[in-house]
Amino acid sequence: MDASPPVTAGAHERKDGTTINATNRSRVSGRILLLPGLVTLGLMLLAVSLALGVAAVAGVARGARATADRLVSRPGPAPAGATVTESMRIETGAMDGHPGWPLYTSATGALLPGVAWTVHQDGIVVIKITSYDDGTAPLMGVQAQLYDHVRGTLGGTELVDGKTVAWVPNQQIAHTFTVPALGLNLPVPAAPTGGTVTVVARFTPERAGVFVWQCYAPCGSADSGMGGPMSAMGFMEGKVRVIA
Ligand SMILES: [Cu+2]
Repeated sequence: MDASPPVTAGAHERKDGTTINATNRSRVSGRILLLPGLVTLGLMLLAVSLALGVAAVAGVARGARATADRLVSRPGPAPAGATVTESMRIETGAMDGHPGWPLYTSATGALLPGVAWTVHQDGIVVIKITSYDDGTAPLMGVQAQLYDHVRGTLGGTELVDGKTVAWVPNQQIAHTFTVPALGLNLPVPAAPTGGTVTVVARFTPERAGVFVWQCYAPCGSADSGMGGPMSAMGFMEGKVRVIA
């Protein structure tokens, strides 16, 4: 992904600026004081290490900013009354460099460790989830009856690659996007290998607050499938905010 911070370009400029000063200073001292070469060399080394220090600090600051950019998915909610689309994607563990740890990201790949998105109460929210995960994680026990059905959406349905469905066969389920406090449940089937599957649904949040979303399909580690990403904020669980 595009996470590499643009450290090189900026650091180079600053380094160049300081190096020019160091060269001037050593030339002056060499000409006027006729200092031995060792002293001149020492001054140059000092100047270079100062320059590297400045560049390193600038690089760290820039790296922190790049990480922050990856965390920010959107600046804020759309105006009240507007229909908004909140897009997310599901990456496989292989894609995110953490095998066995599939995760939800924003549509652009931003991590979602905090509030994934903020919407207005009583507005229409279109949720669009594009999944790259071709593995299945059928729901277990009573959860198979609870979370294989679409719940809380307009019409009680979702679109799976454009086809209207009210449920997804349990053996095909890879993940769910579930916000229990809002009564919302979107089952996400496995994607075709090497391809994607897209789930789209419309819903209207009827309560304001910050609510936990999570995946109920046992897509994580351990025998239960409920370990690892299933209990890690920003992977298979997180938060959404509804404002009044
Ligand atoms: Cu999952």
